[in-house]
Amino acid sequence: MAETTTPNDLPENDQGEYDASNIQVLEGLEAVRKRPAMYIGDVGLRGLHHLVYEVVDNSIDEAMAGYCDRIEIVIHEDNSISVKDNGRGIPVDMHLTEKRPAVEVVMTVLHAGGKFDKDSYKVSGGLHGVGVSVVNGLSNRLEVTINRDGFVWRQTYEKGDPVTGLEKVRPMEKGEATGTAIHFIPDDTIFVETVYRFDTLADRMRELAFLNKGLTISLEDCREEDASLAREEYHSEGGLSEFVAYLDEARTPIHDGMIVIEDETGEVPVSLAMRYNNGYTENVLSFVNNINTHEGGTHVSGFRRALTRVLKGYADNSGLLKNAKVQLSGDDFREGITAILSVKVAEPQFEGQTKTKLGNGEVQGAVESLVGVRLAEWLDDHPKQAKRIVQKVILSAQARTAARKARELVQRKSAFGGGGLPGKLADCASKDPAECELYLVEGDSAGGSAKQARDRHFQAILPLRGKILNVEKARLDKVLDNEEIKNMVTALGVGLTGNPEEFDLHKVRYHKIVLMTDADVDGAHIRTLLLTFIYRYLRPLLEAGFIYIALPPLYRAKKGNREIYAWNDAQLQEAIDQLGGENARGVGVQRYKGLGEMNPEQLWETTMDPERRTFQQVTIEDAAAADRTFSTLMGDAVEPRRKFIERNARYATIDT
Ligand code: 0RA
Repeated sequence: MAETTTPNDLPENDQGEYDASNIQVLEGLEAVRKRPAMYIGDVGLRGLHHLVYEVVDNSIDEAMAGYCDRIEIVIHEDNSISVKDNGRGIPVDMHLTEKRPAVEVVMTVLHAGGKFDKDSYKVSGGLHGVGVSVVNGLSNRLEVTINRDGFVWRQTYEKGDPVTGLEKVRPMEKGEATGTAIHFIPDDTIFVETVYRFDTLADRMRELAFLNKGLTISLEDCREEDASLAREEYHSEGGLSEFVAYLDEARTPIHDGMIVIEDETGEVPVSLAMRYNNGYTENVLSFVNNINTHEGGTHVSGFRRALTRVLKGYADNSGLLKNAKVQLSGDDFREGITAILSVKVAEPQFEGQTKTKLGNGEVQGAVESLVGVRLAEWLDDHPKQAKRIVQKVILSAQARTAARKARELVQRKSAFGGGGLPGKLADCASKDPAECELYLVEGDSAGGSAKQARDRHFQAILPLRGKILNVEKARLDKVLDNEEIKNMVTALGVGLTGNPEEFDLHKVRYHKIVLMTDADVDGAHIRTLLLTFIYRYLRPLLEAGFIYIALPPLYRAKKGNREIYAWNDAQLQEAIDQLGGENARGVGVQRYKGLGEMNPEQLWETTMDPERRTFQQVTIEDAAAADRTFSTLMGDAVEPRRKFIERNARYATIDT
């Protein structure tokens, strides 16, 4: 991962020679500042938040080693971050070969974090497990404070370089805890966005608390005036089973109790909690060393194999299948399941498009055999609950047969329909998916404007009429029967099987799929319905970064023949000032209530022209948070939805 350096770049040591430790120092932070994206993914919001995760991961390691049970995170007013733990503290004694304090080495040498602790089972990891030195290299300023060996120690760095020595601040007081506090402010010449999002950090910290039971993580936002919203604390004694209950707050379970399978002592520590609900979607979240493995991998296949084998065996023996006359398939055992699988792997190999697929072969067998044995025991011990699960599986198989018929009908219809593309689609001329864009437009009238506005070479328009089906409340057969969904799926060129593993990303006809809805409540609702559908049935598109939200302006300010568009109130004010100068009177302001109020030319200029438009790329940073959001917004229970909307109402403005 480190860059290759030419001898000219190397610093000299005391003897004027180049030695190995020098090379390492240089490769470290120079490389990080030169190619930040290589180390933290990107220099946008995602990378910005990864800085926090990287620091917190070090404290989590300390917690997993059994030395720390509290982590306190603060977002300061200037968007600097501090992370404080009550672990052993980073060592402050002299490093033998580097001849500087160990903490300085940890902070300035890439990958130095685990060096002192060869025996420890380092299982956590940041984006690339790169260590806290990367955060230091990407910070304008970083201050580390350590309580250790009877003293409070401090050192400050700027853009990765020490600007003080390691200072002995004062003796520790009686009863004062050991630990490490790291306070950093991201480098605004590197990051394009430097404002932290409380909710993004909150989702990850909550998740970490569920994944590491017993650990307390607090998150405080000093920018927030409303005291009731300024601080949250996460702690879970139940771990994964509480995580499942949290995700399923708006769902209705079909059996009592949670299926919990844990073995922390084996070669591969495994932890699993699962429960079936009366919904139709499969929600299996998996983690390796606290990292969300979006693309699954060997641990997930081990789990799936055990689940299918054991439940199938149980169903066969139960006698319930006799009258049902159905063929059970693997998917049927996962309909309506919420499961969280967390494993620890000493040297994880990550594969796949987003490097979130576990490749270690040995893990599959370990998970499969443990889950196989324990799940069979659970079913034997809980015959009543087991029966409900088997009945649910049978219902799923029956619906799947119906869905297959519906799908075949759709496929046959499209085979007869010449080319197979929906009639409402105004396709583009180009056949190169990499340059093609599909606009999903709310309403026929806006669809009409968009068709006139577009560049037909690479922009295709599909108008959507009326409400999209709420897929949280419908089975696959219903989903396939829905006209708008059928149109979308055929336009995209992908199949719809309900199984993400059968999804073929290479068939997608557009690499930009743009949701273009009105900037009002209905538009937001339609957008959520679309995103729910995409998240549940076309998730690889989200993971590939193909989904975008178009941001039409809210206002147009006009004076004479000069006009300025504005996406929020502050921009509008600026536009009025700019146009009107001393007197704002001659400035006319139009507020767009919907896309339909814009003429094709305006729509092109503001929303569709690649040179001028602003798109929001939709990503799933956190699948757990996304799942809960969708099930809460679209699911059964009213009370969690009311709470969610209340809590999020203040974010209900359009972010530009
Ligand atoms: C190296 C060795 C030891 C602890 C740590 C690093 C350590 C690093 C961080 C980063 C944030 N919090 C941390 N807490 C500890 C072990 C030192 C020993 O053996 O006492």
